[in-house]
Amino acid sequence: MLCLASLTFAWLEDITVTLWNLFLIGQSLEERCNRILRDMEGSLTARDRVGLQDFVLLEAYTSESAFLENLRKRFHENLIYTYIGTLLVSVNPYKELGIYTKKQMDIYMGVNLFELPPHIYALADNVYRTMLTESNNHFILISGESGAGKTEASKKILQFYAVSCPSTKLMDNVRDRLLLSNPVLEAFGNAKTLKNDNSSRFGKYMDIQFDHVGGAVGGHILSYLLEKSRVVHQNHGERNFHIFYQLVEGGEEDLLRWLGLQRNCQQYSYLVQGECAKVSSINDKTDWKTVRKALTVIEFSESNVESLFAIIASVLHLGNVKFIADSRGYATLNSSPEIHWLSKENATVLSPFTIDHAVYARDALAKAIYGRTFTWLVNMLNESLANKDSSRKTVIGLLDIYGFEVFNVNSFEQFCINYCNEKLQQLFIQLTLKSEQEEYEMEGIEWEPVPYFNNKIICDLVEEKFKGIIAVLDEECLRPGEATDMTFLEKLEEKMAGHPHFITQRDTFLTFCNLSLDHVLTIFHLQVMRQSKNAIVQLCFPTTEPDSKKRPETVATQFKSSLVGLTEILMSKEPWYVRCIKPNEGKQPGSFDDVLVRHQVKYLGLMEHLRVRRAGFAYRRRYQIFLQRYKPLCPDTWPNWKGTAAEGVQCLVKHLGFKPDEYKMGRTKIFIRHPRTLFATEDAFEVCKHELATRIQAKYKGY
Ligand code: AD9
Ligand code: MG
Repeated sequence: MLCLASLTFAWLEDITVTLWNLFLIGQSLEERCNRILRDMEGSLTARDRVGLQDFVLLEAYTSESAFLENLRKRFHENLIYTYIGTLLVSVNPYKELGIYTKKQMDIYMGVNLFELPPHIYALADNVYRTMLTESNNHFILISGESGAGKTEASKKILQFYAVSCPSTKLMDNVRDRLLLSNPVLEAFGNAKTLKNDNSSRFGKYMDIQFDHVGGAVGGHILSYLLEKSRVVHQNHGERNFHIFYQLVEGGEEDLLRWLGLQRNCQQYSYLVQGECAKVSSINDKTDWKTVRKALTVIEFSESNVESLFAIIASVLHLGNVKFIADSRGYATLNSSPEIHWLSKENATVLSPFTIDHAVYARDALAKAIYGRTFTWLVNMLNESLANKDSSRKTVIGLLDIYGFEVFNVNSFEQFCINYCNEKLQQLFIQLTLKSEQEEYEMEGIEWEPVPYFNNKIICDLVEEKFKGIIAVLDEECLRPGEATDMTFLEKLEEKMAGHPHFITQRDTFLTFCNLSLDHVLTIFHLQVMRQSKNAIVQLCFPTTEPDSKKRPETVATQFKSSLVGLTEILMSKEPWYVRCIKPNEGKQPGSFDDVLVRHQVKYLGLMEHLRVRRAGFAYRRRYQIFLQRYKPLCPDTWPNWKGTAAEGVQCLVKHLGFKPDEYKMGRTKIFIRHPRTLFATEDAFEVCKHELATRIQAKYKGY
């Protein structure tokens, strides 16, 4: 409805007849303002029971305890969402709340953010409508530690768009593909960890593309650093990627026979290292059916599906390949059934190696096969989601990455995951705390600076040229054979000595050098893989790939570059934030661990964000843009204002009755303190458009 109205209005704006006198919008603005204020006061009176729905309303807004108390109160009332201005804080309830129904979606469609209790749908809807009215690109950054609810939040947003966007046959098709890409990617990229039974082991950025009337017309996915080491090794209490268990548990009899697999996870050494192949919260059989159906809807050909599962089976067989030492200590193969099956795929491993080397080479191959297949899968999904039409589109990007995690023993993966989280926190700081305060200064708005911890020092420690941790790691990786994790650690200790944020714990620091180099396959591996008859393997191991690079880029350096690319993508869009909080370590409903939550509130920078929001202005727009949009609301500014844009805006806000403390005039922009003022103005604008459209239609009805 909104988009149609916008279109109608664009057309009507060309008509030079002033119809101003026909409107009664002043009254409507006041009514709306009063209603929003009443609602807010209502929520203030209900405060003792359910807390405040926006932390900005908190009187003791500098007190961390008051912040926590509000969050806890709401959590115990099953109110998991709270705003800080337009930022949404979400606490994982670890139970179904019945708040994601179609009815709820309808309630939140087309309603301003603060008019209803906070909800992920309210945020999704506001991002969508802002994108349509301003014709620009947006992204929603979903962050929080492992198990905090990021992936669930991103799915809820996508589901909301699937239901709320205009529908045509083409759009429905895109919608189904967007929705179904999720179970497929989760099957191949998520796994049970100690922190989360459905933990994302790759970073995902998904653009949803919309046409000018707001229909979803396409999508594109970027994936970041899949945790490949999981294919060959899982810590106690963890599993391999879901797809392996789904295939073994749910695969049809014929398929398993063809793949030479038995219906028993215990048979496969790559599946049992964590000793928890069965997980009570996961139904691999049902999930298998979902994935199979999804692959069909996404239009994977039957032959591609067969090739894909043949690869998954090959990895399982590869894991069962055992070596025994011959008389000279070299590894010989001792797993004839596996070799028999694998050689169907031409992936036979013959090794002039010691046993350790042979096992290492086998695992490197399994990881490479799985990692490249995952990349192929993402490419296929992108082909299926691609929008062929070249007309201008706007996008909403959803960023759902692996959350911050600390285990008893932390490896290279945790280093990469946590570095990624630091980078995103840095982006958040740059886009909110830092740029916000710099903007007030630039615009000459009076401002008391809010101190905050800038984690740039941490990012620099990791990524600085020549002296950061990644640079030292790369240096060590150039000395294969000589360098070990210990030499790497010693170098770090020497170079980072005295750095306020560098602490080492030797026993928690493992396998860095190997893992940062793990993509380097031998020429022998590559040659074997290139002979495969499997269509996907042929694509993943092209003959055009050079056998070896002189100085291969390490995984850490590649990851660093991909994060720089991601930051650039995000910086070109308007940001929105969902900050997810994990209430307890036990994945338990109803339990709110104060210490754990306080820690997250701290490192997510929520208090600082609140302080800046509270002292600052929720909304700002350049005078020209503001005037252009709202000038029909004032007879003096519509249709043509002769003075400067700033004077026009001043005249407009005076007419609308903005109170002096509600807004400030900067050098180039107007700053509005509270969203309710803006929303009331926007509502008045809507009323104005409709009335104008109705009257014009009535006038021209007979023509
Ligand atoms: V990780 O960094 O990928 O390890 P996430 O993505 O932050 O992590 P996820 O969304 O997977 O966590 O949530 C973990 C589990 O919490 C889910 O599997 C659900 O069982 C549960 N959860 C999360 N959000 C909700 C919710 N809004 N309602 C109900 C939820 N349950
Ligand atoms: Mg996740």
